[in-house]
Amino acid sequence: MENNFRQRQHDLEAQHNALVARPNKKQPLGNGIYDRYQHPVLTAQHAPLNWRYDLNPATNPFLMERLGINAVFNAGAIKHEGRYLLVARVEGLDRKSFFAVAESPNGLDNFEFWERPITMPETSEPDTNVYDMRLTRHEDGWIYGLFCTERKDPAARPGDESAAVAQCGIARTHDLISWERLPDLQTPSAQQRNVVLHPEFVQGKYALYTRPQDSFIEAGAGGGIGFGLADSMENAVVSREWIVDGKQYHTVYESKNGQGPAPIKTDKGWLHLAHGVRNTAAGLRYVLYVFLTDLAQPDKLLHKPGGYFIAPEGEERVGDVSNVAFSNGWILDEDGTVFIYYASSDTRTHVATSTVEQLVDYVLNTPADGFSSAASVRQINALIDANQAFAEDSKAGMVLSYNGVGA
Ligand code: M1P
Repeated sequence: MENNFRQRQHDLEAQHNALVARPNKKQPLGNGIYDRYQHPVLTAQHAPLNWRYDLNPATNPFLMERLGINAVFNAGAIKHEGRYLLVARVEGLDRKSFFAVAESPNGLDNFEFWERPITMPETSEPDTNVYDMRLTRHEDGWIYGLFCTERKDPAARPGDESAAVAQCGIARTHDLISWERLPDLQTPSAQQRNVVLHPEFVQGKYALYTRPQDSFIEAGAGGGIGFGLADSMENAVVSREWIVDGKQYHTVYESKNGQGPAPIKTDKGWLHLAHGVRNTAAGLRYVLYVFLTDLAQPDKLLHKPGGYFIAPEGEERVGDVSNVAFSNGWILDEDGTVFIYYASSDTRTHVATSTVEQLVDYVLNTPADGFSSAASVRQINALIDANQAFAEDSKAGMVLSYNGVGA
């Protein structure tokens, strides 16, 4: 028995070490906007063995998994002291999520969890479940983590064990190890999810992207990415919210939407990543989209390409909640590379890479949604016309070479 235990432990360790060390290659021939990678960067199997197994043969002779992990997804992201860090939503077999930091030397692979999950302090009203942290390095000097805190709905009808209330939990840190929990955000809305702190003060106040919702699942009448200002984060109150980017009929965000990570500042405006949701016969479909807002007024929408930016593809389409792409973390590197961390189907975490230059080009020059089939055909015909004119000019030798590519 002892020999079996040791052999099994050895095999489990070898399998785990190989997974963590596995290199992640770029998939060939992306779409010119971003590149996807061969493997997810974090999965349930990335959780350390000593979080899951009792490694003592006397108390666990079969070397059973005692505390299994179900999924690792929806990760906040930050580059801190030269290290690429993800604050992942780790969900156990018991359905409870918690936060844990995983670190990589290059943002693409070798993600390894820190020794222990985050011990998140609680408010006087304990959380039942916490998830989807958005990290913001704010100009006030703190790193804030805003996340969803979920509790049973006190107004639930007797026998209803699924009604819940979602609100925005707030914590701050300097090192991602010790966290100071602050009171939950107060807003005029019944519930909140997908709340994100803007990295700079706006009109001298803290600025927050919100997602007012009528109930736990339905965004309802208040649907859209909202915006509001708060005097302080120590007792954060947004007394008025208004919509920056609303849901819209027959788009990829017709049922609901939500801000992804904190926006990236570019010389053309604030670059935002968000998720949009529509309903289908097979259930809700979550995709990612991008938009740009004004530098001085981050609540003023400037440009929004039509359609989605990332949708679940291949094996990404299947998981605990299938047909979901969700992102709440990205990292802008010093050289302009953007690491986009997105989760597929509430199960695993992936990376895609792009650059600020590519993303700004995409957001400025991709046609907006035309809101009808006829408008889509007009857009395609305009592109065909432009390509034909370009081909004719090229033949006539009228096009100058661009970036060394002769016309
Ligand atoms: O299951 C898909 C996503 O559903 C929720 O997002 P939203 O509030 O926009 O509906 C969140 O629970 C998110 O964690 C989850 O990935």
